[in-house]
Amino acid sequence: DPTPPHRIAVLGAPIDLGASVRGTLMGPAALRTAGLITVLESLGLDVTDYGDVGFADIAELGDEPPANAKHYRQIQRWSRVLARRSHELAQTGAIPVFLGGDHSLSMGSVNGIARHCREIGRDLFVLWLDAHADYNTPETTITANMHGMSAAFLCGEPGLDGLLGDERRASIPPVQLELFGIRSIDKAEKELLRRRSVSIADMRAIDEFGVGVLMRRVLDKVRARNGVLHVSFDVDFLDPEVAPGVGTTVPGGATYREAHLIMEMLHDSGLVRSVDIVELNPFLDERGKTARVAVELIASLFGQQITDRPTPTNAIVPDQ
Ligand code: B3U
Ligand code: MN
Ligand code: MN
Repeated sequence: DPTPPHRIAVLGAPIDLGASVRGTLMGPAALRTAGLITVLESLGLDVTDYGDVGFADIAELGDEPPANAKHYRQIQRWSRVLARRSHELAQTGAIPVFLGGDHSLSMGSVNGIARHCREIGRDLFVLWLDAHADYNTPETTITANMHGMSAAFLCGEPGLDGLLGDERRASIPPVQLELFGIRSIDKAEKELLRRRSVSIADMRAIDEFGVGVLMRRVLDKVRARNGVLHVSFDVDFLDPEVAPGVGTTVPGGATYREAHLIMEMLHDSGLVRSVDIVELNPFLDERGKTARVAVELIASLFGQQITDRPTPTNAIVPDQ
């Protein structure tokens, strides 16, 4: 099925306790203020905005909080409610778009999607657009910030096993994680990534081959397995010049053009079934600049084009 669904389900997750810098809890409001919903509607999509999630109805679990995982209890409640809502939204056949919030929200959002994919028998690949690998565990972390552990958690790494309680934990094999745009990895984290054979398109590879070639490689891999894609878009993937409104900027990130090309290729592939937009920190932004760029990129991901392309980006136009 090359045509993805045309219904979008937007859900905000105003979380900031997974990060060292506060303020990402304003992310969902900033993305809506920057016009996210109207832009998606203008592309002809049927958009339902479910507002922001809360966790008032989630009881505290009795598991032992691990050492080296800051604000474990709060993140646990967010993760549990998000895992449940994400699974429900995926079942409606819409494309869920989760608005962060810091990157710890993916522990819940991706879990729900992974559960759904397991039920429908499709392999889930996760494209992690980020300056960081987010592949720490409570054992390897230096900071104890849980937004640095979400990719590892969703690949089934040990250390946060009680996080989702009775909510069934679904994981993806580490070889179905695609890290992209990475330029900051901790030492123990790097070692773990190497042991798990996680595929990493780091900034060095992007400089050498370009995002077009590297993205095609990812998309071919997903297609070869008849898989589907979740895009976890950490705004710090972008260069700080393009996106200053993030807590942990790392120089040397993706350019405006590179980011748009990635989103356009993802759109053309028809493989994307769910999206996170995370780590936007409006408190640090410059007059809405980062929020606006994020919305433009989401528009490209959902079909906004400069000219109407008659063919996919990698097609050869046949002689007339
Ligand atoms: N790897 C470090 C730094 C970090 C990860 N994600 C962000 N920063 N945004 C850590 O804290 O685990
Ligand atoms: Mn991240
Ligand atoms: Mn990051």
